[in-house]
Amino acid sequence: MAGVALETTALSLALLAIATVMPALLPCSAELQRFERPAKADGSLSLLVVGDWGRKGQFNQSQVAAQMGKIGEELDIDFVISTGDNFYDNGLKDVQDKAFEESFTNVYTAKSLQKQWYSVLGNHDYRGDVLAELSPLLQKIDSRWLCLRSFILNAEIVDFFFVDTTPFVESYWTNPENDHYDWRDVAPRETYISVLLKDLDAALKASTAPWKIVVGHHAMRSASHHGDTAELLSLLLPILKANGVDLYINGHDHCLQHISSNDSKIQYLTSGGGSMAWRGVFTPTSDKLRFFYDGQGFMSLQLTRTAADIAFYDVFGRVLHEWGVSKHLHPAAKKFPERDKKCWAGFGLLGRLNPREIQLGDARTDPRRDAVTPRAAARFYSFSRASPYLGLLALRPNPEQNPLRFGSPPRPLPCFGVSGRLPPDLLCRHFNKLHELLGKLKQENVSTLTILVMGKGGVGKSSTVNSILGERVASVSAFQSEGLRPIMCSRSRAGFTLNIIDTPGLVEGGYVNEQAIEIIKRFLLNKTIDVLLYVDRLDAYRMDSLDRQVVKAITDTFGKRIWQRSMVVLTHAQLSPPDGLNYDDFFAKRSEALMRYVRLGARIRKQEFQESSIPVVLVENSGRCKTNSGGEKILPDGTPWIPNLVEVITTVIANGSKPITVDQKLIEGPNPNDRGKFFVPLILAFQYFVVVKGIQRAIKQDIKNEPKPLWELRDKGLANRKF
Ligand SMILES: Nc1nc2c(ncn2[C@@H]2O[C@H](COP(=O)(O)OP(=O)(O)OP(=O)(O)O)[C@@H](O)[C@H]2O)c(=O)[nH]1
Ligand SMILES: [Mg+2]
Repeated sequence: MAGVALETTALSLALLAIATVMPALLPCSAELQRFERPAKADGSLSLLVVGDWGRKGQFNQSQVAAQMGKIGEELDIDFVISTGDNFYDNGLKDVQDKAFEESFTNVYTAKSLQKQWYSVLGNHDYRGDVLAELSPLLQKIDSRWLCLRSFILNAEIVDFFFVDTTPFVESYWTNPENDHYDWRDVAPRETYISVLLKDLDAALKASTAPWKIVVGHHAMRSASHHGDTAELLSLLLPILKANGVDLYINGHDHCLQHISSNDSKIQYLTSGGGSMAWRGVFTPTSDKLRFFYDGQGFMSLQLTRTAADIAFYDVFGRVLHEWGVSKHLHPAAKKFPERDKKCWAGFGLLGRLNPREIQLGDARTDPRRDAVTPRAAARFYSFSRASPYLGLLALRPNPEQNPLRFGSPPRPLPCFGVSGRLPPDLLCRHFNKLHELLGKLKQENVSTLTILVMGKGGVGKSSTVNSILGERVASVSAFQSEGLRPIMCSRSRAGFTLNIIDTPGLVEGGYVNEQAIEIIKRFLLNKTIDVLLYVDRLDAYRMDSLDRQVVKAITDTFGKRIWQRSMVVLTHAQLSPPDGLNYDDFFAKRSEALMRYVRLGARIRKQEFQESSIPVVLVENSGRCKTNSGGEKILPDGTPWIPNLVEVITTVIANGSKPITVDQKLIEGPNPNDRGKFFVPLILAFQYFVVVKGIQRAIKQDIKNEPKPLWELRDKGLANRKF
């Protein structure tokens, strides 16, 4: 007994020694503070993100706040994230500082914004009394306020990691100029940063949520005034990449932007347009710039377990850019038919499978996209959350469709879309529906349908292609042209093939892009075009000669006949008409104006044009397009637009005109040597009988009338002159 007691005392002493010495040796590390909040009952989450705002309502802060209120209402948001620089110019003076109410409480007054705000600090906040801004006393003034240096928000389907980025920036420490930074509880910088990164890395590693999102004030990548933050790229980014972070959201640069990492799945999203904006500032950045707006606005984020959709809005609440990403589920999690009663069970090594990826329990319907989150198709019982490699998988699958595959790599595959890709089962349903709608063509023995999509840049060509196919096949960007090459996407079902060809915009720098036309022509060689979708925006109010030139360029390329096989598609159909016009009047006026330019550009006579009228259809590609009870995207009058579009396509095909076959002759255009060939013999005959003969006669007459020279008269013995 004495031995055991001695041993225990020795162990206690050793532990005490370690406990006393270690903190001095190692920077102390504590877990980041965590907050929990549930997702909505349907498993989704919606939120707004705003940054760089606190200016007592000035510099359009109030206007942005009003639009946030409206969009917040529309999206039924759960909370708001602030990316910092909450109070200008120099943070808060103390907890009584009226700036808190003047810039926050009295500005974000809309009902929908009366939710929790999760905020980080920006560099301007560090110039005031930081402890006051972090003080829980502020929650007594406005209970929405929650601001910490770094913390975690577990929201069921997503883990947010809020990171205090200001201390990372070395120049604030070494060269603060006239500014004073409140480094209390932060200095020394190196220790603070190393502890923070260690905690963050550990927390990210432990996270099992489908989505991991990091929020900080400073940008990793930015095309605006401040540009990239070198310290974050070298210190923070490797940790985010190593831990599979999906989005990095920041403020700091007073703009809105979306940049995609070239070597990882991270999307850099800047929402720093809460008040003053830096118009006219642009610096190229490495990585892929998808969207950049140098004005005021904010961002929304909508999440389900398998899809994330972002949208940026301007000060009028107009959507400037939308983008979505979705995660496939593990094959085992596919829905299986109810009627299949077979039960399968297996046990084995599953590879790194995130147990949360497979939804257990009842089917849940996501009303936004009518997606059915995975039903209890598979039940995965992991023995331990920390080690999800080994587990028991109970399946009740149709063996043909869901073969048991242990050890297969089940990592979620990212895929990008205009407004989120449909989950595999819905995608299949979407294509079946499309196929069904095109069934009419099959009855008429048409086995291939090739749709060519053309129009000016940025009008929504690629988005329309994606919407029709229900998946993201073409890149979409609000800010820049997405490459010069056309793409063709083909889908086949039961002997019927649907080809859709998306083309680059036909206008470049105010002129028709001849290079793009050449590339499109070569791409289409030996292809047959059944229908041309000429795309433009419904909300483009004015037309000009450029529109005519674009139509002329299409006509010159494919011939006038292409217009017998075409229809006009107007995107952005979900709009509020200007000048108090009602929707139908606006649509009629817009169509009429566009048609006039099509007729002029195609040089078709008025009567001929009226006889073969080109149909105009409306399209709304936005992820927020209203849907009917069947989940179909609908136009403001309630018409589901995809079936409507497909129906018009079938009527165009059935109008008796022939499809356009693009051959070498069509591409090279008419041979100039062939022009007027028919007149050549006539011209020769005219030249011979009229010109040549006439001249000959005139010469002869002339000769006859001419007085003879003396030498000729002498030769003829007629001259009487003597020499
Ligand atoms: N609200 C709304 N936005 C749309 C619609 N169609 C396209 N957009 C947005 O408009 C922007 C341009 O869309 P794209 O589909 O890339 O246009 P595009 O004609 O293919 O552009 P280029 O290929 O560059 O010529 C993107 O930000 C889209 O999200 C629509 O019907 N409604
Ligand atoms: Mg495009």
